[in-house]
Amino acid sequence: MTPSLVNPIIPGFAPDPSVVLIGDTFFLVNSTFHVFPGLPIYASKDLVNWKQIGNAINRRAQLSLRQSVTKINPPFKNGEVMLSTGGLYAPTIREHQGTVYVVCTNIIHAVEGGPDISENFFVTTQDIWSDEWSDPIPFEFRGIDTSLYWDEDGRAYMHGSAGPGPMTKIHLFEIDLKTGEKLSEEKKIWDGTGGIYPEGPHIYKRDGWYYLLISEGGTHENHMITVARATEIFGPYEAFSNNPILTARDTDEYIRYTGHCDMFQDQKGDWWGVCLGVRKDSGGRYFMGRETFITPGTWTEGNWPTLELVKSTPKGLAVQDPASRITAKPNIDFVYIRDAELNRYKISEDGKDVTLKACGVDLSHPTDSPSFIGKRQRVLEGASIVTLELPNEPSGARAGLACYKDEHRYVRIFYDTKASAVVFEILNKAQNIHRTTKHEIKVGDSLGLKLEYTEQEYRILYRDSAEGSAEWKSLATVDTLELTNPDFVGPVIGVFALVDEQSAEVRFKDLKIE
Ligand code: 6LW
Repeated sequence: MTPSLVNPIIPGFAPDPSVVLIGDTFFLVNSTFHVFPGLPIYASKDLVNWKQIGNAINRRAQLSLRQSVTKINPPFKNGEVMLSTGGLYAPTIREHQGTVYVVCTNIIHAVEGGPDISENFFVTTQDIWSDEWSDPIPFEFRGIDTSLYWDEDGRAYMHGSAGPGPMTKIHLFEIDLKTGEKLSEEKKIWDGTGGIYPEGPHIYKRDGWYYLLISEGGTHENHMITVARATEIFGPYEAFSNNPILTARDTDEYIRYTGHCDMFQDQKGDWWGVCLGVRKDSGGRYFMGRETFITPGTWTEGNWPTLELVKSTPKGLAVQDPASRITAKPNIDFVYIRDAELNRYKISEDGKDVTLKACGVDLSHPTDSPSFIGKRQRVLEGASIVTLELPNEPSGARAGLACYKDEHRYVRIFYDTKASAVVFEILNKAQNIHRTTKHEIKVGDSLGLKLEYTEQEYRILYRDSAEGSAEWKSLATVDTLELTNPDFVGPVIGVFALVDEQSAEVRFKDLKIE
């Protein structure tokens, strides 16, 4: 029996999805911005059960995420402040004659003024299960959201969103995929229907028509999916009269901001779309950020696509079908921030014991990589927990558990060996929030640290072995609104270790992140 579809299919930090069907398996990739490894590959046989099987960017030598800096933008009219993070934007996954391609853009944010740079590239693999991806092959394109289409004659066409924002346009050119060289002029093919930021284009062919699916309106409140078609790949493209084909703007639905869609067919030829969206509660909280949703697709009589979002959403993880035949690779879902020094980390095979070399880079650093390892928060209601082992001699380190969104926004609980205190801290520079709470404690040889969450609230707790008590004590509570902003990224929960001068090794055990 096929389990029924629930959304989001990839919960947590999972924007800008793209899907390809290879044999009997669907593969999905998302944007990852500042985290390494980048561009996770999820596999599914049934569109319900998804397991991470790899990362298309998994070697430090492939590229640098150092300038995946997060910018705090001027407030919108409604007072909300958007944050935009550089790094790996909107990838597209495709397969052609046995080679799998992931096309992507690395946005190098200027740290002190100057223009941002968009480095477009693709990586390839002959065996997507192997996690062996090529070095990036760069190509010339000043824009984002690149995608690939092969015509019946075998020619490959790259398309993307280019030009000064917010009035970007959709551009197309023919490309040599051996060299990355442009084989034709780059031509503007569509302006969209008038929404800001026409972006996220994908071309499909059906019954002799080239369909150009894009998003407009910006990736938050006014996001929408629109479509145009042409008989020649370079156009002229004619817009569908019933655009947008999917949007949640001007609604008070729970699933909002739907857009950035990729359509694909299953083995039976039925059409589907994957798009991003947020789950926004009635108080305006959408702390998990942009997640991946699925929508069945149908074609109307006039031969235009329509999409309808599956609205059933659990607070926990969807029930996984054990017969789904794909096993997640252990520890493949651990991530670091930007250009991680991998020799700082030791992880046990079961992922529960983690040793970190503390360093002087804090979570608030815009470019350097702190000693931090974590996983994406996947559930709206749950808990992440770890035991921090404490050495006999104070090491000078501050180490603990953090929920990190970017260098301007995090919540954390840690033990400060110098102050003999357990400390809570929340930072959100985009909302001018910075609070700390400190409890001096007498510690034994370990300290339990816990983040407990619901959609509305984060509870920060600790448990001290010296007091021989199994009781968790509350240190602070945070409204998730305090970490909600229009942004590109999502929460990553993990352990960190910070030290001022001397070096220190910090051991954590029984780590569980959900
Ligand atoms: C992405 C753009 C967008 O490149 O947001 O949702 C940008 N759409 O298409 C960052 O994810």
